[in-house]
Amino acid sequence: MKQWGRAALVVAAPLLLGGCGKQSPLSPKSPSSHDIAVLWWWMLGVAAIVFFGAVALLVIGWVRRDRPGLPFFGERESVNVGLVITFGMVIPVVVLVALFGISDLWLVTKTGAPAKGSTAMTIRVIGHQWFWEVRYPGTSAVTANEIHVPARTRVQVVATTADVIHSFWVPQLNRKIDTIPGRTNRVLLYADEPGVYRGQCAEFCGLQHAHMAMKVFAQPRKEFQTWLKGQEKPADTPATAEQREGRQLFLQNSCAGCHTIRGTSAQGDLGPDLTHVGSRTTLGALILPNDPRALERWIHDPQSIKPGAKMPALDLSNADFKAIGSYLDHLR
Ligand code: HEC
Ligand SMILES: [Cu+2]
Repeated sequence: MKQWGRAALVVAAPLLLGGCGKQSPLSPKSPSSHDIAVLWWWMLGVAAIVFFGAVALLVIGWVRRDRPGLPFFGERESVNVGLVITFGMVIPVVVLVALFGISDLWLVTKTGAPAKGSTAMTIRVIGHQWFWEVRYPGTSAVTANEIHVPARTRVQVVATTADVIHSFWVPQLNRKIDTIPGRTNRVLLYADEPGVYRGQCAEFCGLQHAHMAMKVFAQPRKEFQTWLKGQEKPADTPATAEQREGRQLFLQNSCAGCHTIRGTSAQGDLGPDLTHVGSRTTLGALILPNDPRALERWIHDPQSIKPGAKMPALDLSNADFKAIGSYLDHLR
């Protein structure tokens, strides 16, 4: 009995999660997502009619199996050609052509790359194994995994990849687009309301694919402008002796070869830009909430938190990690 309960849960989980979670295309928060959700419900409705229609015909056939006298489709036992053509060919062709027309010709075009000049701003998103680099063209701001945009504003996302194919998907805001080596894809990001919208890489891209999440913070315009101004600035200088020590250690060790901290000599580009890492709410593409302890844990042993991540554990003392953590936390 217990196994059946568990099996039912496994089957039902995607439905429950897909239906009510924060990251669901069925709780749309933009016109594009709204259209996608409406299409989804229509498809479900049409598919349900077809499915239950077929089941009903099966049941009728079964009930009448040894009783030719029962009424319904007449007495004849010969093949009803009209019925076969109507239900077997005409209806399926009409239904499939209509759904194809609505979904692929109309909706895919409508939710596709925004027309030139129709957006108020552009951001660049670059997929990496396993985090998202986010750039604001025209400014020096670079961040990771947490994308800030003004709410009720048409934002063009220009998506590329630094390595393999990823797929950028924030279900409540729009459909997904793949990031493909050598290609540039675009999608519109628009949020009806200020809020936080979770997204996820939607194309298997290696070991930590499932932990390649992102958050879109749609903010009132003023708040967004303030945030952007803050992110454009170079990193704060250390405020305490420990933080000074932390910065020294960061620059001396291989951290600086993989990470950029603007305003210092650290110019690496394999890992996330850390200029304002302390201002993020999460670390490691949403795997940890960002607080001083989590930061220290991460830099001490990223492999125990995100096995396979492209950041090695360095051989430093606990005091050194603590100092680096304190410095990074200070970078707001
Ligand atoms: C070989 C390159 C490499 C080295 C060396 C390296 N990192 Fe990283 N680091 C990365 C990558 C890649 C990520 C992203 C991991 C992920 O989320 O999958 C990362 C993530 C981070 C993050 C989380 C940032 C965020 O926004 O999520 C911090 C903090 C960090 N590294 C600090 C350090 C420190 C401190 C050092 C030195 C002790 C260091 N790194 C050394 C590649 C490196
Ligand atoms: Cu990915």
